[in-house]
Amino acid sequence: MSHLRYLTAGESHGRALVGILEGMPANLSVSKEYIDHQLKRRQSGYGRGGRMKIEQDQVEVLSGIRSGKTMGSPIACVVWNRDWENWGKHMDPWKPPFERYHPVTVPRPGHADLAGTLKYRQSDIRNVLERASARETAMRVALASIARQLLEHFQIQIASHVVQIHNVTSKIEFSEIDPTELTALADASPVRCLDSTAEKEMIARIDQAKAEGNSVGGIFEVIATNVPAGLGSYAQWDRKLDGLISQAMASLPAMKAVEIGLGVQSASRWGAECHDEIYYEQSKGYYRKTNRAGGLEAGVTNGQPLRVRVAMKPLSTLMRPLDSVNIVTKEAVKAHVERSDVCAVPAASIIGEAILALVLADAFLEKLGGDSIEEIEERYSLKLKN
Ligand code: EPS
Repeated sequence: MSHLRYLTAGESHGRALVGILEGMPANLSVSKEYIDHQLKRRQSGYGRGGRMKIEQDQVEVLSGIRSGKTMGSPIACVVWNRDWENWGKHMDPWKPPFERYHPVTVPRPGHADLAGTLKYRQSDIRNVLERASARETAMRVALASIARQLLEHFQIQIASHVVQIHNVTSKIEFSEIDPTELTALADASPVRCLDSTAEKEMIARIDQAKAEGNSVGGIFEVIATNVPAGLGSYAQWDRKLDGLISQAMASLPAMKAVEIGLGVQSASRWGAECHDEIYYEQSKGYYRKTNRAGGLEAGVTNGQPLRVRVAMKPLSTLMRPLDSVNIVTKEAVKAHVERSDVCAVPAASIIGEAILALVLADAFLEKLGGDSIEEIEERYSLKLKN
């Protein structure tokens, strides 16, 4: 990221999550309700655990916004953890944990537990899992919801839906749906799936995993529409937008693969069935009849909707735990168990929207520059679109 930078901090059961977003142009109208709405969407979805009943995530903005408008200065945000009330006695920065506290000494296969313990030389795995928790994504969603309001100012919309949970797949393609209705339709489904038959099977699969002390992953798709052509660049490896999107999506906890457009399927197609033929009409400009490239050619947007699919592994906290080893005694035992989600793919799709918003807003600012929204408006021409 070059124009838009952000950092987050905070433990899952610490006092709060904090974040700083730097590089937003001045004079953009932003709404707290919009940010809180996105935070609420991230908390939803069938298969979430008990924590989401405790939290009601809301943003508190400490700097960078005045009277509902950005000032061009860094935007600092806080999301308070309500669970701090229960955890403060163990997580205090200065005091030792409360006397009845037990350190976590058995790593969960698949979580950061063992790798983090070895890397940071920890004897209490809690010092690893607290920061490795997907709770951190709440702050990314908060920051992204500010960046997303910049994109929406220029009619760039982002939506998502769940296309697979375990091995149950949705048979409905987003292209069959009016993009303006996509969010409402997906949000109305407990698993954010557009296919009502698959939705029922997905729910049954999550119920089965829960009953068996197991967990399930899946695949979600994020789509950005009305994206101007010419964002990103083929000129240098670290400016390719497909690379930047893939890196950012893969940085989310539990994500194992990122596909753009046809993705993996492209490998088994003939060239003639893989590329999107080019047409031109004066009224439309350049256009395609297909979008197999997913809106990106050579790391540059081509004016088609962006289409990104991300595969999420099943969460690694299992109520029927897997084999592990106690890091103190080295004896063979079952892995640590603590409250977790059975399936977080619907929530991950909302986080995926946020990640795409951050990457796109950065690419948009790189293309258009601008210290103020007025300056960007002057430069933004519909010609950019096609
Ligand atoms: C999460 C909060 C966490 C987990 C989940 C994501 O809360 P707690 O640990 O108190 O239950 O529910 O994190 C994980 C699944 C994980 O493996 O870290 C959240 O706010 O999204």
